[in-house]
Amino acid sequence: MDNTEMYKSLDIDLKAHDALMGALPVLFQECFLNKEQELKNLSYFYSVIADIHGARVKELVDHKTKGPVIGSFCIYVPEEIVLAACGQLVGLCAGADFWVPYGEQVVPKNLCPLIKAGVGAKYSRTCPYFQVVDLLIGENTCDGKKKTWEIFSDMVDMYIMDMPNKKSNEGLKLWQEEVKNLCNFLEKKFSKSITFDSLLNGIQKVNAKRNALRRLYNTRKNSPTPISGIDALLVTQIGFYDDIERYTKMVDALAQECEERASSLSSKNNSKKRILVTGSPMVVPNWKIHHVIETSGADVVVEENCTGTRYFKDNVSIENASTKEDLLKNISDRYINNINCACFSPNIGREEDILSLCKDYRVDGIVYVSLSFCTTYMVEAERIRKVAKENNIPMITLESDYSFGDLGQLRTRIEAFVENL
Ligand code: BJ8
Repeated sequence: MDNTEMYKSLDIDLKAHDALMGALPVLFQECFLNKEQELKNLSYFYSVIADIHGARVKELVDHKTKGPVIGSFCIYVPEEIVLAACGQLVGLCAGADFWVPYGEQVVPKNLCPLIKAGVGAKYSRTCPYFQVVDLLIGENTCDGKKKTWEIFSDMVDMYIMDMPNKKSNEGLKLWQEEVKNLCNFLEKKFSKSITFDSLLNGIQKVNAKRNALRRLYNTRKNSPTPISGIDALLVTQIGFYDDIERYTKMVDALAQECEERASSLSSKNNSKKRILVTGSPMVVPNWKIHHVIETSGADVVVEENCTGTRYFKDNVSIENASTKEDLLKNISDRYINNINCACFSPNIGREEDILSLCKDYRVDGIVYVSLSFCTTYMVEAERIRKVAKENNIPMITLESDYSFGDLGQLRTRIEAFVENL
């Protein structure tokens, strides 16, 4: 389908956009289409990626007649509240190396590629998702993002949520207030009243998405795993911008197929080592580490990161909630208690999560991946290394960006790690 008119209406730089779109099919072919694939329900997710700047963007453009399209950069931004305001939430974290040089024209080189690519995507006017949003909700997590909101606010309408640094009672109070403030802000800004019922509906939709993803990930506890790690990663990545109800249905269908496949594979011997990946988020089209691990003779069976289990761990409770305020409080609790981001100090919850995932998914080794200049995750690697050692779980620490210059070195290190497990 020709999207030129839509792109023009979104003020996309058409020439630069063509150059961007030229690179994606090669990467997609290499990472996904060249490998054996037996799950028929994956075809939906492959088709979403193949048309990444097409049908879904059109849906978002059409949605603007009913409500706002809102972008975010962090899984702390509660999707439930955006849905309750008749909005659509789109994850804007950018994973393409193409955008990094554009970002470096505006922000320092020694920022993580996720931030630089995000700034570059907006600055170059080549990402229709950045172009379609009415508002960007930022959050004060890491220093890089905190300061980058000032740059973004010159290019797009912004609202910023403050975050505590510590999961104390005071921290929880601050966060509860921030969640309420966001709700009030969206009501006023878009003249939409957020009611108990609309909030409940939003919570039920996001809980259903989390349930479907959990069901899918549970199948990966089987050995052999019925779905490759790179495919599971792709499915989770798409959850950040796809239509929530259609997405949930498709993940459920895929999970069912994986359950059936797991039983039919159960009699087969599996000699492949089972890997947990943890660290900074991996957003589309950052499939590099999974690709290298899974072409080095191992399976990625779970990801402890924001494009993995942190995205769907536990639901927002609707038990005993009879007012909108109760629901908002339950939303605050779910987010602060379940997302163990390295921006918090201390961050013991993440150590516990990693250990329990290693047990549940029968993990042989941990691959800890920080994006370059992602200080919080790089520093926290040391604590995780100690905990892994105490529990006799081998771990390798990697630092990488979105370029392919380090592929050979990564492969050498990962192959040696897998061989020694
Ligand atoms: S909850 S991980 S999505 S903040 S990679 S920009 S941390 S320097 S993205 Fe994150 Fe929310 Fe935490 Fe998750 Fe900074 Fe690191 Fe860059 Fe990062």
